[in-house]
Amino acid sequence: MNDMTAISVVGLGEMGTALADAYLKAGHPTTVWNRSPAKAEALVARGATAAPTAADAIAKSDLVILCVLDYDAADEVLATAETELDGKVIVNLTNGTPAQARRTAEWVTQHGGRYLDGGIMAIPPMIGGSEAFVLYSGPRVTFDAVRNDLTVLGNAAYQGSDPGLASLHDLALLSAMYGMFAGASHAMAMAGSDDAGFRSLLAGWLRAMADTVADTAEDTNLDMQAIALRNIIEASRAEGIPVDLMTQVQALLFGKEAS
Ligand code: FVH
Repeated sequence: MNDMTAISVVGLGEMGTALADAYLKAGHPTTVWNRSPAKAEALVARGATAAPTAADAIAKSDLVILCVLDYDAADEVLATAETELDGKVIVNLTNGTPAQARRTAEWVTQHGGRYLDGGIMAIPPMIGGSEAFVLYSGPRVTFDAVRNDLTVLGNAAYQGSDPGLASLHDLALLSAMYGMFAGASHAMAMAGSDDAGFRSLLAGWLRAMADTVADTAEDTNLDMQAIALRNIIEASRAEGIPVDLMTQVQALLFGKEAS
């Protein structure tokens, strides 16, 4: 008999499928549900049990992982299962805002469930690997009760008891990522190249600079940074490349736009 925790995964998009696969690989009895049932078929072939409705999936396991497109979808799915929530731990890994997380936490708790919110800091192929981490928030006692089962997905990083904290930190980290991608696009436009050689230079540089983010020492050489930004803007303009991003960066860092 399998004495590992039974898990239900609700939502089998790219991410939900990776989450369900991680539990199957770790040997957990895994029940799955998706709005479009065809997405469950491959998982069933790998050992999962398909539930006919979200309510059935939630009824089947004490630990439920919910991962759908957005909170409208998540709330809609939970509403179809409101009579099944009593005593269940609902871990919602859907991307959303802190306010949405707090509202859903309150609703689940009112219906007898125990709620953790989460922010996945990984892409689907990373799930279950050593580089994946997932931010969690909600009652500490609930997190501690399911922590071992959550580490199947990646490192479990508890952010605090306010259910909105995981999504706040998730969105904050994502904002840094989008800033990085926008900067990388600007760099490739300036270089007039997105070939493998330049991408490799860029990736090495970004990795080195990422490590300096952990350093809290004040950067005292602001004059030098201001001149570099001014030169970037001037050179970009000379190449006919839009400078909106860089003038915004300049305003953010130095409180002024290019002269
Ligand atoms: N994929 C990624 O790299 C990122 C990594 C970080 C975390 N995100 C968040 O994870 C959530 C799900 O993302 P996903 O990649 O699985 O998204 P899709 O492949 O587009 O699948 C969407 C699933 O949501 C279901 N769904 C949509 N609307 C409803 C609804 N009204 N009721 C029930 N389910 C709904 C959809 O079902 P179907 O279209 O297959 O029937 C998919 O299962 C997301 O918050 C990311 O931000 C992923």
